[in-house]
Amino acid sequence: MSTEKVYSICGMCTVRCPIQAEVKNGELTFLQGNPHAPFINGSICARGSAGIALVNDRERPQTPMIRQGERGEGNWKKVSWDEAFDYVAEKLQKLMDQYGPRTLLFSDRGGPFRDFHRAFLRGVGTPNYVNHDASCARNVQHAALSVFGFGRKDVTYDLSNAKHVVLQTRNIFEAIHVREVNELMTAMENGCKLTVIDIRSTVSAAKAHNFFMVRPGTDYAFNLGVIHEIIYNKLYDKDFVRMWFKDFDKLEEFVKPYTAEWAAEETGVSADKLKNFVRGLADAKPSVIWHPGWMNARYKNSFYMSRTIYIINALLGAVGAKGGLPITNKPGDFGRKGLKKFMDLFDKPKDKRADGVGWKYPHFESGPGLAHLAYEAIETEEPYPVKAYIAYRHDPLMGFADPDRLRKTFSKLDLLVSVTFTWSDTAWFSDVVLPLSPYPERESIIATKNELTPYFFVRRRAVDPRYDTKADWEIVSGLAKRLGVEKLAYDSAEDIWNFQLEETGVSIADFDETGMVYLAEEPLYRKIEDLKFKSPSGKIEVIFDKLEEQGIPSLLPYESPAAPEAGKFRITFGRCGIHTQGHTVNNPMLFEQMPENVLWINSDEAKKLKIADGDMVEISGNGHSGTIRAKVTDQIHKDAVFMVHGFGHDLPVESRAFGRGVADNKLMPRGNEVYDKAGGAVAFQEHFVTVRKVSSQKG
Ligand SMILES: Nc1nc2c(c(=O)[nH]1)N[C@H]1C(S)=C(S)[C@@H](COP(=O)(O)OP(=O)(O)OC[C@H]3O[C@@H](n4cnc5c(=O)[nH]c(N)nc54)[C@H](O)[C@@H]3O)O[C@H]1N2
Ligand SMILES: Nc1nc2c(c(=O)[nH]1)N[C@H]1C(S)=C(S)[C@@H](COP(=O)(O)OP(=O)(O)OC[C@H]3O[C@@H](n4cnc5c(=O)[nH]c(N)nc54)[C@H](O)[C@@H]3O)O[C@H]1N2
Ligand code: SF4
Ligand SMILES: [Mo]
Repeated sequence: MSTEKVYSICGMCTVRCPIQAEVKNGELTFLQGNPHAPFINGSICARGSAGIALVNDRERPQTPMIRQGERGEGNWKKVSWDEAFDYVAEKLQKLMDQYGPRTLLFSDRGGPFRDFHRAFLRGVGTPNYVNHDASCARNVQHAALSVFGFGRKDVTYDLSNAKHVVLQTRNIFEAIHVREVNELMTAMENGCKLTVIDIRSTVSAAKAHNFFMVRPGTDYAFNLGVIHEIIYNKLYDKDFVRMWFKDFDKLEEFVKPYTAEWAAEETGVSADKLKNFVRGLADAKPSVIWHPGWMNARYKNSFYMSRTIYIINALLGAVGAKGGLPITNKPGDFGRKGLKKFMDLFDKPKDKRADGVGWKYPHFESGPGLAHLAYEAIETEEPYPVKAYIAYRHDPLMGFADPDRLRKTFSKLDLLVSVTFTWSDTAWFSDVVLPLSPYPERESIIATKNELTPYFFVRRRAVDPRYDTKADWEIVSGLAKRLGVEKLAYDSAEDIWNFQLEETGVSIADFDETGMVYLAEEPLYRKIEDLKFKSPSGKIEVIFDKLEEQGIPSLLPYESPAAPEAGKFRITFGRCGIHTQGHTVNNPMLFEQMPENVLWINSDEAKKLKIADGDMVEISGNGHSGTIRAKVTDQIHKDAVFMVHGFGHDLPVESRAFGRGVADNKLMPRGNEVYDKAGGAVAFQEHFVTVRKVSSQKG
């Protein structure tokens, strides 16, 4: 039988690359990148190609399940979808009758496929939608909003045309976004310079022209030093600054004391090196990209750090520039209509949000809220009781800090539902597990990618579900039907797609040829005059009134981060190329490649503790200890230990991942309460741990 090719969308991480699936006799045989997608050209990362192993994995939830014993005990009753939907809908209805619809909290992982389930939330009438972003990019988003008045995705990284790229807290060659990786490699082949600022040497650092190892938590000092150098040596783009900066004089005054020599004391990077780097960077302006960071939920000043990055990009005229951060285009910019939205079928719920965002905290963006503050509301029942929670593509017990504490909070819920395609700590602790089909087995609603050339894309089902699992829209629709949200009662994906495409002039058949429908022929670089910063002044705002009104400064005077006490280390973490967060460790193919995480520790410090490379060590914090193999290296700052996030699973249903490596989030006492009050994100790296040798490599 011939091989069938299906264009679809990867679902192994949040990036959602366009892919092509090959199917033979109804079996998935090969996954690769979509050959028609620019800068993908058939490429896929290791995780994306492990979708086949995910589909074949018997150790994923195969049917809906309802908890029988205590929460977290693992005593599950397998039920039919009808039973599961009825159970959830009845319980939810009862709670909403008692406390009002706002008693339902729903969290997801953000991304392009949200319209249908967010419409469902409007349909039932709850304002309490949050996403994972308080544990990821919220500081960056709030920084962009505070400087530009628009969000971080309203500018694009034009990596392929860049002349100098700076990665600070961004490990692009391991924390992968396939298109970004390929674009940067293309640019580097054409002479683009790469600078990496990290607390350890990564794959990205190994490929860089400049690598600066900074003391953990001092990036804000580094950047203030850079701004000082740029301003006091007049290295900025003068026209841009004159036209587009409000309060430039205040910035100039603020950074006056923050010289390169001052920064050197804080960061450990010599003043000369910083000065040389800034000169080189300024030579490349405006085609420079200082990446504002992605996972920047790290320190109590990370929001201010991200703000300095946006300000540096603007000083160099990179905002709106080719090879810099040009303005993202939307369908309307080409006279095209966007997708019709299910959300628009419903009124926005009028209740105040439980997390306080938008009213108690007016400086935070209300759309995706702040999950950790919603959890606080579960705990305190203030401003009202939140008794039901649906975690949809979200594993807060792995992705937020101090899971023991969070379990106590979740114990106050009367209903906890998890929608997921793998087991997770949160699914295990839930009352009901609604198993999602892995991405090759499901279709999703159509989505828009806004960039220089925007396009619509669709995830198509490559193979039928092997187990009793469902697609997202089927799960949402199943609940909508039972809760009287008639407008979302759909029985086929085609009907959903046709609704979305109604006003666009595009039909679903148009996706057949390449899996994508472009809305413009060529990338469009809009003039800066079109940019219209969305801030009150229409300019880049160094002083952000919304913050100041809350008594929060826009320009935060620098405070030196605490150095670890003797015998302690600052906990740091990040990604590796072959796993995604916590949900791929048990994937048979990826597990084989990397079965456990290791603890990076500086050679000199290790020597003091008599730890040799490969020894087993115990890492302790927050009343928890875990045993992990030491990676002794001089390629990490002495104050920090580092581990890849997502390991340390202890669920009996995951035979491979069980007991391998350590979970970083367990080592952070009351960690969700330690967050950046200006940017909103959790400050995961404001915690210290101890390390001691357990056994030597040989023993
Ligand atoms: N392979 C893979 N790719 C992924 C993901 C994945 O799980 N796996 N996840 C996706 C997601 S959700 C995200 S948010 C992105 C994350 O993308 P990134 O933010 O680039 O990834 P991280 O590895 O979390 O962090 C980047 C670097 O920050 C460094 N770092 C830690 N502390 C400091 C510090 O104080 N200063 C400086 N300068 N550097 C520091 C770490 O050593 C690490 O190398 O990746 C995405 N891509
Ligand atoms: N201590 C510490 N905490 C962290 C991090 C860290 O490095 N250290 N990283 C942070 C970062 S960058 C992020 S983005 C968050 C990630 O936190 P999460 O978003 O919770 O992590 P994931 O593992 O990507 O996804 C959670 C669950 O969703 C399921 N899933 C995956 N794809 C889908 C889908 O398409 N639909 C549905 N319904 N389910 C799906 C997975 O099986 C998994 O069980 O964690 C953050 N928290
Ligand atoms: S980066 Fe890799 S895992 Fe993430 S969507 Fe792309 S191919 Fe899939
Ligand atoms: Mo993330």
